[in-house]
Amino acid sequence: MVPVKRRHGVAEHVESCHTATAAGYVIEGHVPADLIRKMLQERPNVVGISVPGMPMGAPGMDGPRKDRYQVLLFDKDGKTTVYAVR
Ligand SMILES: [Cu+2]
Repeated sequence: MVPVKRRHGVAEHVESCHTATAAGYVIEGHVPADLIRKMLQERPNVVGISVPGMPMGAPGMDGPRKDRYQVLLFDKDGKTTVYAVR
């Protein structure tokens, strides 16, 4: 997966387990669907959106607890901004 991530502009510090693309954006990891929809509507000037790592409690990561996690937008230089905290 790593060469695929790099080719799509996913830097190491925003990596998660899986990489998807939609409408010209990269979606990295367990990103909540409502935030993907929000980004696709707002069309920010970024490469994509990521939930780095595999936080417990993120969509598809159901478990015994719910951890707080950041949802980040990242640009082509790997610069991130916090888009939401869940
Ligand atoms: Cu995962």
